[in-house]
Amino acid sequence: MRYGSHMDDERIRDDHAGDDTAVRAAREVLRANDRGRYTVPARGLYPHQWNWDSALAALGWATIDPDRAWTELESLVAARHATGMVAHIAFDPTATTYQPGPQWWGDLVGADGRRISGISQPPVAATCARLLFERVPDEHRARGIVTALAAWHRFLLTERDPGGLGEPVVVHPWETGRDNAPEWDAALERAPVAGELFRRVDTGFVDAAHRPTDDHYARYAGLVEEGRYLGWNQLRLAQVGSFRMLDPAFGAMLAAGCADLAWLAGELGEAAIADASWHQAQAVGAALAARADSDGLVWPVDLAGGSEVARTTCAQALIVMAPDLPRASVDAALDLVAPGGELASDLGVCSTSRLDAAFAPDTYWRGPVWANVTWLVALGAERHGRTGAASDLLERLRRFAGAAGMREYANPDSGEGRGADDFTWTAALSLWEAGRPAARAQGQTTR
Ligand code: 2M8
Repeated sequence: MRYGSHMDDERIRDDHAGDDTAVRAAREVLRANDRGRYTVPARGLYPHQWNWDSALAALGWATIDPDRAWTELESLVAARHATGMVAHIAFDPTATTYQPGPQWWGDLVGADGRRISGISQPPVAATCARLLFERVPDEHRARGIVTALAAWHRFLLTERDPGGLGEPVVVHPWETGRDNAPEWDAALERAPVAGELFRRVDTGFVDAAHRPTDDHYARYAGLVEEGRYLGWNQLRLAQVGSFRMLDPAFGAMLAAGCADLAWLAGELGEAAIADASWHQAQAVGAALAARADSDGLVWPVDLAGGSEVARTTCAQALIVMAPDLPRASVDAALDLVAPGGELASDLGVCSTSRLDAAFAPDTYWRGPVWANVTWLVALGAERHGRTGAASDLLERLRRFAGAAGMREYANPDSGEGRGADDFTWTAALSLWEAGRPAARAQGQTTR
């Protein structure tokens, strides 16, 4: 592994620095979205526990209440499925407005009794666990989650890799977290339209023009129907599902997660998990590197359609999350987001290339800037020693918060906030970064 621990006492000392209006606003968002053991992404639009939202929320809580931060990760893995999968949503039975609700997924239940969805989401939780451990260490709490995190990674690399490709097969656009990114368009066109459609409620909360289309929703629902029909047999889904994709961003986040779990398990003396996770990180990283094109970029592969999808989105920047990525790939990923690059914005990383015909600056994952993506690319850059690029991205993240507040996403040019207000990961990541101003000012690379 090329990147190691940057544990630094300074971060703890600085946790309450920068207590300005923005920090206070961000804290308010987390508190308002707190459901006790987890944080909803946004009140109204997203009233359940979402996987990568929750993992990132833990980082925000670390700056307010470290115990609450560990609880967030505990509650995330508490809803794991018997297969080891940590679902993309763990449902709150009292929140009945979100569609599709639990009944659309069949009878899936997590270990803690909550109803869950049948798909997963980008596995950033182990990375967040490591970062938490570095900043607010708690051996007991960390030990309580490493086995579940290892089981989830194992699930992704077994049930979801029937062909032994070394990367997990994602089976739904929702699983990638970038729901309507244009790289899924062609595959979605072949996906079944649901026989029974749920009534959309998302468009009652936010501008319908900025959300995915009804046609995409009909196919998202069709894929859920198909999964239900297959009894959520995950191996089968990865073998024969209508939507089967290698997503380099998901793969890179998994490689990072495995490396971080290896590190964390090593700290805890959990040698078997450390060893297995280290090998997994190597294997996923090697699979991604082997697919890099002559420029170093790694593209999605539409397994059901039998073709690579060469459309530039933030996925090509997110590959920088993978440790041991060849230098050419790190360069290529960071060139895309550097000033003047096709994914660049003063406010962060565009979700879709400005040069793509589908680029739409206000439409969800088809152009706007998202705080989580900017932050994850910064993390990857920093871990590859590209501290200049990392601090530049973090500066843009601060500009995002200045221009759009704590919104879900923003127009990359005007900075106008879009989507839900009071969005959890925007707040959490702003807090996390505000917690280390001295280290940043000195150009150090501590996280
Ligand atoms: C969005 O996805 C959900 C479905 O999972 C939705 O649109 O209803 C995505 O932005 C996803 O990445 C995110 O985790 C979720 C909650 O914030 O919302």
